[in-house]
Amino acid sequence: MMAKSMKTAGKVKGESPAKAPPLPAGADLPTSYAEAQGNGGETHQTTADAALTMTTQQGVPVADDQNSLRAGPRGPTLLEDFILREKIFHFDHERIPERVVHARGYGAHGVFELTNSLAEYSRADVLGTVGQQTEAFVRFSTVAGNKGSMDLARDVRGFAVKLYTKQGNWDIVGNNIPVFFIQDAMKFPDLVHAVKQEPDRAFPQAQSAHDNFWDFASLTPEAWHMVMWQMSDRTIPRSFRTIEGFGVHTFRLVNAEGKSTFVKFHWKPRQGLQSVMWNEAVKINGADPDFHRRDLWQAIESGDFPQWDLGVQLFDQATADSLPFDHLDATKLIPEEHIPVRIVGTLTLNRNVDNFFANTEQVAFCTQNIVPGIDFSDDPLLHGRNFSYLDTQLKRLGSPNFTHLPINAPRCPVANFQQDGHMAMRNPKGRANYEPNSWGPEGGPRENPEIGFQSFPADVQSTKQRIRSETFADHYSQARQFFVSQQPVEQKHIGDALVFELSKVERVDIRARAVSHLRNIDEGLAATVADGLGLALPDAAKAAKPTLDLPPSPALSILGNGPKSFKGRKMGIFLTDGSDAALFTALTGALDAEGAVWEVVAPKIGGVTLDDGTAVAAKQKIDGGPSVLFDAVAVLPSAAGVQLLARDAPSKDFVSDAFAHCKFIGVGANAKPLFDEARVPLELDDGFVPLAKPKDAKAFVEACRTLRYWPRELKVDLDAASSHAG
Ligand code: HDE
Repeated sequence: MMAKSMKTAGKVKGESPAKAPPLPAGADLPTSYAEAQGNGGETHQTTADAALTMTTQQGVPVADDQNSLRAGPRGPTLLEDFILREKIFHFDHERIPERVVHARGYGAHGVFELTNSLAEYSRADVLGTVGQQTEAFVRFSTVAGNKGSMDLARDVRGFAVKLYTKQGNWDIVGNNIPVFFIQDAMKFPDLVHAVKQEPDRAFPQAQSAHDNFWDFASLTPEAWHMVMWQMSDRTIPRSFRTIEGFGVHTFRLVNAEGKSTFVKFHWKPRQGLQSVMWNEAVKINGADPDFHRRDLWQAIESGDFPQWDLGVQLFDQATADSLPFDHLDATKLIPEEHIPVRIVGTLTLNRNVDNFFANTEQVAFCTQNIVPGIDFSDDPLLHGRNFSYLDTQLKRLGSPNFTHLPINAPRCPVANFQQDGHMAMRNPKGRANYEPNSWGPEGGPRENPEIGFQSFPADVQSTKQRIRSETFADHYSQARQFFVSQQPVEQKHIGDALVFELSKVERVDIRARAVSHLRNIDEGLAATVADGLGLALPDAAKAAKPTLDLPPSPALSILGNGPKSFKGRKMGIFLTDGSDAALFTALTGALDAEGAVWEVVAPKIGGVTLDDGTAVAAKQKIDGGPSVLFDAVAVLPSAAGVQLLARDAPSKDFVSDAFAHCKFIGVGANAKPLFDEARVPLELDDGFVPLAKPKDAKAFVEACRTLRYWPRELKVDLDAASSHAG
């Protein structure tokens, strides 16, 4: 259909047609601080038809932006050139310090809509009225890498949400993993130092696969639950759109009567959980280091707005006391099977940033940003964070007035007597800048005990001491529970990841010490990893508590919680001159109907001419569009075209990587010589789907709904043979 209808307009586009984005939910919300403040975001430069005149920062019109002021055409540049000096001065100061952790990130605007009221538990306005929409900004990130590092590092993903509620900003500064490496903020600088580049040599970049990280981890038993998550495919997600988010710590909801209920926050992606494979991640980093940010940007740009449901696990003190671990310990989670996740709202990301620096770089999340009706628990890690985030924003943004920046400014009225400081934009007027004062209504804002924030009056009476609670001492039971909750392919990936990481560790004693912890988690896994490293099985690490056999929690598996369709995922369609036009039309039609995205890959970026004379533009030239960039591929060359491809290394890589990464592969009628040359055995399994006639297209797209053809991995991977896992 599409190929025909576009024929008259010239070349057919080599990618999914852009959809007209539906009106974003919450489109009537203020989109900028200026708008929120009521001046409609107006500037003095609003002429729509004429080009704007360039000015200096002082507003002086600029006549020549190409040449500095000199004495004669070849003479010295004059100090008098205030336009040159101002331009270079500003450039010299363009950078601000990158975040000490989570430096690499990408953000988008959105809206949160409440679908189930929590008024019974919390007096927070944002959680009270069903249907109420609240403006949101979300920043996803990796932790260890510097700002310019690659997106597919094996790393935890930050999932930080700012909700601009009517009672002030509420930040849920979470991760895509529900537990953390350490129990006490005191250890955070050590953890981060250990995982980032080693200080003498400044490498490796964005990788935990080095001695310092594993030295620290192997000396820190509390880290091993999170290490299991880190070694799983959770840390190589397919997209930001396919990760879960977790608030990690226990918080409190406090209702109008002052009653407190403990709560853990979850973001559940409507796109389903999806990850890539490690070998694939390594190659994606070369093919497209911006893979995740490009994916998010493109999805939002095309109107395919990603969504997450907000879920809460609610529990009282009695339930907390009955858990086999301490709910204040951030290295533990509460299985969803034990306390179900109640869905209360939906977050939709519907607008890309239009200035990365102003939004994504300057956004300042703070765990201390909570609103009336929400409160902290006594988690010692959370308390350390509450100090750190405010402190770090001063370093990064350079002024206590960072809340005046549009991305950080509350959308509700702000009134207090804080004043002055660098770059103050919100300057109170009037004579009184103190309180109490007797200036009457002119005397400025007053406290309001009725609607103001009240801390939950938890009982505290104890002895001042530096001590870790006994209730924090079980470090392995939930690590084991995580492992046994994984499907066999996922368990294999955990084993492979541990072998990979530890094989980059130079000191054999560190490798052995790491494996000694695995013995307390799963003996099969420990044996697999020791074998993979060529290491004699070490003694088990000394454990403070014996490992409990907790029941598997299916909610912890990615594969058990994947997508149900191919919607929002990407097909690479490999064409040559003379490829079958009817088949191409049928396939792209089936993909469009599924809500999927597709791109044409061809020998030349100029595209190909199909067998009916239709010209199709390519989105990717073959060596710029390797199969790692796609979720599934269709290989549809003509009989003549395939002869050329069969001699071409990138074309052979295209099919052999798709094969190795367990992708579904649509095999065109003429494609066999390419697979033969690449030594890819077409007859091996059902992951190869014949794509000879237009009527085959639908079945192929349906097959692709399953994430990958996993049975293949256990047949083709060398490590699989020796795997004890699963
Ligand atoms: Fe952070 N963390 N963190 N962290 N964190 C920062 O704040 C810190 C922790 C998380 O997109 C910093 O603005 C301490 C857990 C995210 O801008 C800094 C401790 C979780 C982001 C900081 C932790 C997180 C940060 C650096 C141990 C998951 C990125 C820049 C007590 C629940 C936010 C900044 C963004 C960023 C400190 C542990 C998540 C230095 C001291 C646990 C998503 O303040």
